[in-house]
Amino acid sequence: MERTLILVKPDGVQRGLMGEIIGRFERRGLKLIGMKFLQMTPALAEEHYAVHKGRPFYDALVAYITSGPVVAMVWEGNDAIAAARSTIGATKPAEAAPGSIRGDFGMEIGRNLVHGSDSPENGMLEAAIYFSDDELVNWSRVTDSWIIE
Ligand code: DAT
Ligand code: MG
Repeated sequence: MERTLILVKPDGVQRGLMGEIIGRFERRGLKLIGMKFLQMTPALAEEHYAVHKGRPFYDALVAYITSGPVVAMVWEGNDAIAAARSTIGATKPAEAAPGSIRGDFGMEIGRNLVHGSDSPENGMLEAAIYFSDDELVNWSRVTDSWIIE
């Protein structure tokens, strides 16, 4: 079972799109196992975006992600990484498919509304940045047999 770390970024929160964005993952059939509302610190942002350190857009990226509160979530499912990334859409919103979050609500790469992990390994690593083991909930969902064959 894969896990993906999803963030509703500060623009999603400020624009009143939290419920809309969370609802898309919920309706897709991913299973929520952790959620918190937090203000990212520069230290947390640097840990999250360590792979981008040194890129020309890095400072703007850290400023953006720390500019206001975010919703951090862990969603679980078979192929959770690919499912979540298709629901999110391409990194550049102008290239994101209509029906995806970025394709429906975004215009620019620097305001692309959502983060989703890019591999099963990074899903586990990123989940551990935001959540301790006892903050992740092991629960059975009554609709599972209608979502998972
Ligand atoms: P994604 O968020 O789709 O996984 P990524 O991991 O390649 O994309 O990059 C992380 C974030 O960094 C991305 O959401 C927006 C920003 N970013 C990436 N490439 C960029 C670029 N060329 N110019 C400006 N911002 C960029
Ligand atoms: Mg990424």
